[in-house]
Amino acid sequence: MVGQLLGNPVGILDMSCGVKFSLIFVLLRVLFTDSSHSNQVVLLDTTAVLGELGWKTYPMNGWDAITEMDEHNRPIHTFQVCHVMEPNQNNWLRSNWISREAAQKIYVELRFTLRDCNSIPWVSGTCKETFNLFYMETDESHAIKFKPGQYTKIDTIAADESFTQMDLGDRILKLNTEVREVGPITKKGFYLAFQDIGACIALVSVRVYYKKCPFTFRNLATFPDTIPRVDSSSLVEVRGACVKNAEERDTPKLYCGADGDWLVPLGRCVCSVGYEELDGTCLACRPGFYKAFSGNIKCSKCPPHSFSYEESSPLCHCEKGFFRAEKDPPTMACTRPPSPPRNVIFNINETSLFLEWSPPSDTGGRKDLTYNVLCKKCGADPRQCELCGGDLRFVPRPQGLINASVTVLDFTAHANYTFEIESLNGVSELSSFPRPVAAITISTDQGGPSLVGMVRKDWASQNSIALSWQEPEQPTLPVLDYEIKYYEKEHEQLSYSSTRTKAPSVIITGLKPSTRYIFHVRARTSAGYSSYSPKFEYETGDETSDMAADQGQVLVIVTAAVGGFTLLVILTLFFLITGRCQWYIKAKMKSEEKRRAHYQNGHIPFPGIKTYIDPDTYEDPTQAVHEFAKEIDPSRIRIERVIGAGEFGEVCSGRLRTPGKREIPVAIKTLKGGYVERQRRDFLREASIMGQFDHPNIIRLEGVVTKSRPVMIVVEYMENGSLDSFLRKHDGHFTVIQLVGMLRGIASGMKYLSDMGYVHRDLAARNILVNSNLVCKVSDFGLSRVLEDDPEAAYTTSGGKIPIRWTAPEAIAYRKFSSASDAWSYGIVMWEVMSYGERPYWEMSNQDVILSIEEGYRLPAPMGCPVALHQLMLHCWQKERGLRPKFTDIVSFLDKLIRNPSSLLTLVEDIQGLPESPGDVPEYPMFISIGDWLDSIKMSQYKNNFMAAGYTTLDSVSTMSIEDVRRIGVTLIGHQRRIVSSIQTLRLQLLHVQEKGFHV
Ligand code: ACK
Repeated sequence: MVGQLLGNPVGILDMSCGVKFSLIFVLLRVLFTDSSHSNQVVLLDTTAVLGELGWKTYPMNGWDAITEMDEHNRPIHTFQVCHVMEPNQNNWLRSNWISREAAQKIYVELRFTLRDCNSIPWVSGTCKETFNLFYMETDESHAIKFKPGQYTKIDTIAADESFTQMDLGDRILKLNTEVREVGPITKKGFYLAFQDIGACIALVSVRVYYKKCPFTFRNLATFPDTIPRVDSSSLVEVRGACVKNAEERDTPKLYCGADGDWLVPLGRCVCSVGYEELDGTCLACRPGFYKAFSGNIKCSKCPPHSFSYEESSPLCHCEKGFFRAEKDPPTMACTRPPSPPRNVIFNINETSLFLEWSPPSDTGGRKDLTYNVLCKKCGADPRQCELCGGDLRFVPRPQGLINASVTVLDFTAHANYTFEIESLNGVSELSSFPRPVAAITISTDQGGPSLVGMVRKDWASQNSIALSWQEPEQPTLPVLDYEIKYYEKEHEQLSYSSTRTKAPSVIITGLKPSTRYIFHVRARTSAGYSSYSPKFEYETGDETSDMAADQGQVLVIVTAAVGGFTLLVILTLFFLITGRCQWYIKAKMKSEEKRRAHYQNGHIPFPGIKTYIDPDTYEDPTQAVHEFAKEIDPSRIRIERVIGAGEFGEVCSGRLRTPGKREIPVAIKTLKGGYVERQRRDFLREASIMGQFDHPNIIRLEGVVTKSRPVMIVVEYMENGSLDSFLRKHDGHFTVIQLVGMLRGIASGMKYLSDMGYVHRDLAARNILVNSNLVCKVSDFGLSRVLEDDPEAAYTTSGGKIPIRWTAPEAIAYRKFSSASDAWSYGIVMWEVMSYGERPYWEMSNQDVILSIEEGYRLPAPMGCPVALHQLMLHCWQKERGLRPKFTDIVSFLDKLIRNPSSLLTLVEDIQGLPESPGDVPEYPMFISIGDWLDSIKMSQYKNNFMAAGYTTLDSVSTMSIEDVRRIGVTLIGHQRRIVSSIQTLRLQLLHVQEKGFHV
């Protein structure tokens, strides 16, 4: 067959076919090095078929199957056809039957080269530059007879790049890759068919695949292979299964998107008790470690005095002799009962016996120490003891004592009492060992003589008293110190106080006025305490008793002094407080000012309108979110589908339930997992900004989810999505009044923002959302911080973070962002709207845009644009930012146009005469030649068309209509539009030049 092609009567065909072989070998590397995609399941790949392909051709001499071997001895199957000289070609190539497997929608990827007909002389009538792709579904897997009529057309395939004779000479490879979707496919399999109608094609590879969301692990759950829905905008919700030894925390879910990507992870599994997470699996805790709760926490080392010998222990067991009380947490060390109390001492007088001891040396590792006191009466034989009778009273009680002391009352005289004191803690009950006690035997005959004589009052006031007493004259043992015990007589035994002194006198303060107190004193020697002295009773005086009548004058002086001092204190406090308040108010005002200073450039807030507060002025950004945005319980949100990709994660649509209200449709922006704190802050920053606005042309914030994952921002749903793509989809569908209505809405939203002192910095049609009533709302409040934080971004030549085409020159040059720079962007949005989503400055590079603006070039009016609107645009694009209109002017200007629609009837292309005021015409650059002009609008490829049709001067071009442009061979509508728009500007420019007396 090759020979047949090569032997074709026309030399060019030799060339076109000769290229096959050179191309094929270059292609090998491209074909075989291509990476495989994990979310694609390949049903057919001709580059991977080792044997014969066995495809059918009809007629036999139409398509030509060529199989070459590459250097690894793998076959390369190509199909070629090149009957460009003969008319009425109808050559078919049909694949084998391809099983559909699980696919619902298939993708056919074709790689081919195509010869440019223009580069083959004499074939203009017959040569084609496209071929057709067909398919036929069938359950029959055995080859069936080929009937073209049974096949459904998928598409006409054209090349993005065709090659010419010259490319052949230069050995330039122009390989095209085209992918087409086919679906839904319902039968068991299908055939593909390729129809050639007279082109010169080499079909180098055919790959047929379907997409799946591949088996994956996420948040400790597995998700099976899932086939996406045929409807590319709806998602398949897939519930994950927890990995081994994990359990569900919130139902783990993922959504399978049309492209085989997993989206919006929700919920999660966590490792069970005894297991910890490591690299997406749950591993058993090692011996010596434990995990008592499920959750993504690590196994912990067994606490002191506990152990675990086995893997996956939920708890550690206590060592012998150690225990864990019922309420002890598993993290706590095992403990043991305390040792007995120490150093029991007593003091006895006629009526009471006071026992006191020191805490045990070993508390067993716990703090819940208590004491029990058991009283026994023993005879001469200590083994013959009986429990003391019920007459004995313990104050406060005999058991569960918290302090290390107890008072015993109502004992009998001349008896021997043995008191056993035991210490206990929370695990004493658990131990089967007998509890050791501290015991003391006391004879009630005892009580050493009181070494202290009568106590007397030296002086007293309403709340203090000075006491003294007689020292023992010749004590057997030296007195170490004295203990003075005192209490309110009324509350005897309930509580008492004591103090110590080395001298035989004491001053006691802090007494209540008009209260009767009992005082007694005892001495301490190295042998212990003596008995108490007899009680001394005294009632403190009342409030006035201290002021004796004869102290009247003193009283007056003191009162005056106290009064004066009080006045002084009050005044000082007053000044301090007012001064401090003023300082505080000033400081507060300063911080408010700082916040409000965000509406840069000395903006003065519009009276009666709230001002915008920059969330960055909050020390804690979370505080700003909570101040301006409502927290929504995620159970009120139902996510339905993914509608796009935002800067921080998917954007979904769904519904929001509010108690007592109807469900409303919402858009939900999510923050992707694995974010760092700064990303979370930047993400939520938008909500803190949006939450401050309340206007029908600003996107409304419903609330935020910050307390659970994923973090979300919930806003009102805008059915028609972003304005730029909406307009592109509905090119030419709206009346001028409808478009002006949209622009009016945007201007009104911007007026509100500028009145609040907020500078948007990224006003563009892509950041305007449209609802089902065509109401436009300003959105996307994320950018200002990025720009502020990143000085590089403002100067990047590649566009970087600054939206160059939308941004005023002073903002690009020295970051002078203001409502006036927003007005410039608004002019660009007007242009985008009037041109139905055309890209401002088309494919000009950012650098060229900056330069041409600097030179005075401004975007021409889009086709069909009323003069009044283009003039408003030009007004917004004044170099001098002070001359640009304010948003309030824009709104009233547009209102006037809407009220007077006839003002919109004059289109820029209709202008024939001079403009009323020549000053209104912008200073467009002077183009010297048609070539320069076409270069400036990136349409140089049509230079020859203009020349060939006799348009050699700009004057002649300026008279061209759209028909003329079509006639000279500009067939693409976008190109026609661009050229005609520019011709209109050219016309204005020429008129302006003529007015000034210049000639081009
Ligand atoms: O052009 P679109 O359809 O509109 O695609 C983008 C995508 O999400 C990523 O931003 C769409 N989108 C964003 N916010 C909303 C909203 N509030 N209502 C509807 N669509 C939205 C936007």
